[in-house]
Amino acid sequence: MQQNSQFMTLDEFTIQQLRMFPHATGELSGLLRGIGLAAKRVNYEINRAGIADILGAEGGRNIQGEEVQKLDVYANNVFKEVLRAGINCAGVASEEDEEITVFDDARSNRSKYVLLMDPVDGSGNIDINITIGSIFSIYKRVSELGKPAELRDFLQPGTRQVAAGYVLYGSSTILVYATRRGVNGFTLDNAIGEFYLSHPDLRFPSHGPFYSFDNRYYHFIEEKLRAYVDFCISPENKSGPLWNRYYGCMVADTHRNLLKGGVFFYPAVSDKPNGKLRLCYECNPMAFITEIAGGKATDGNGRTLEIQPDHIHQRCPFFVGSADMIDELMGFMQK
Ligand code: P6P
Repeated sequence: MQQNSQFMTLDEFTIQQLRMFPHATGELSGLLRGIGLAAKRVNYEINRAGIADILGAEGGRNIQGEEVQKLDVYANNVFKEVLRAGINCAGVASEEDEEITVFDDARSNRSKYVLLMDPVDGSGNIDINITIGSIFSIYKRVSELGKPAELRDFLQPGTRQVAAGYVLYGSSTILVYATRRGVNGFTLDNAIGEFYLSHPDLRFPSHGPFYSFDNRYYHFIEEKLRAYVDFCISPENKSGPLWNRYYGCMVADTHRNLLKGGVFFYPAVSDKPNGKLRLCYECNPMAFITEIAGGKATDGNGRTLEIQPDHIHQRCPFFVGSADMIDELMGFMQK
């Protein structure tokens, strides 16, 4: 098989980006490479989950009260282990941990970044061999360098993100990350364990044929939003009835929409007045990526990225995707 010599690796790409900023220290590039390493290790376990003793529930429940899958625990530990061993991260906030993890060693305390993550998004798909993802968000610390990271480092609005990204463990494994310079995707060559630049400069189509909403909640949402759902499947819709694709993994739905155009929404519903998705490590990173690529993300009132977090696990209604479709949806919501 011809080697992918024509494709740039993740390491080469991050170093190329680094060279564009003469004053850059290389910490962010190093942090992104660390995430790539952790993703390879998680990917390996996912690919053998059926044979390794890693399927099924770990028995506990996370702070969300959700049954914790073994893979959630494994992925959470791998990302934290890699980031703690590195020299580019002062601490981590995770969906799987009630409190933040401050690395508090001499090297980590000198790191200027902190990371928030959902180590496995779509856990319910693990045991049925359906796509899952990992989501991450990176901020520059506001606390004093040289000292341990603090909670305020993790409670910054999404507009302050330095970078954000996701890993999608699907028919292939792809790592997509955004900085203010753009959104780029890297596909893993499992044979040699290398991520190659396969999706350079991703741009969100302004419109598309997909909408992602859990129709289970059709009768438990605002009438105005129900009217939008009806519009999506109406023959009068200028794009023709939209396909309803809902993978139970927001990363997978949003990645498809990023490539093909579409909208995803998990709104406030009767038993979840603030929706289900978590602002800090699910909505903000996906909103950052989406906006950098030309899409939009809102909580139904304003930009998701402008919400000031009060708690690392707080939830918010989430509407994300193609700019024209979000505008159309908001038109219904504001009638
Ligand atoms: P429901 C996965 O648990 C997740 O956080 C998102 O990735 C996904 O879109 C949503 O929850 C699925 O939730 O209530 O439709 O099963």
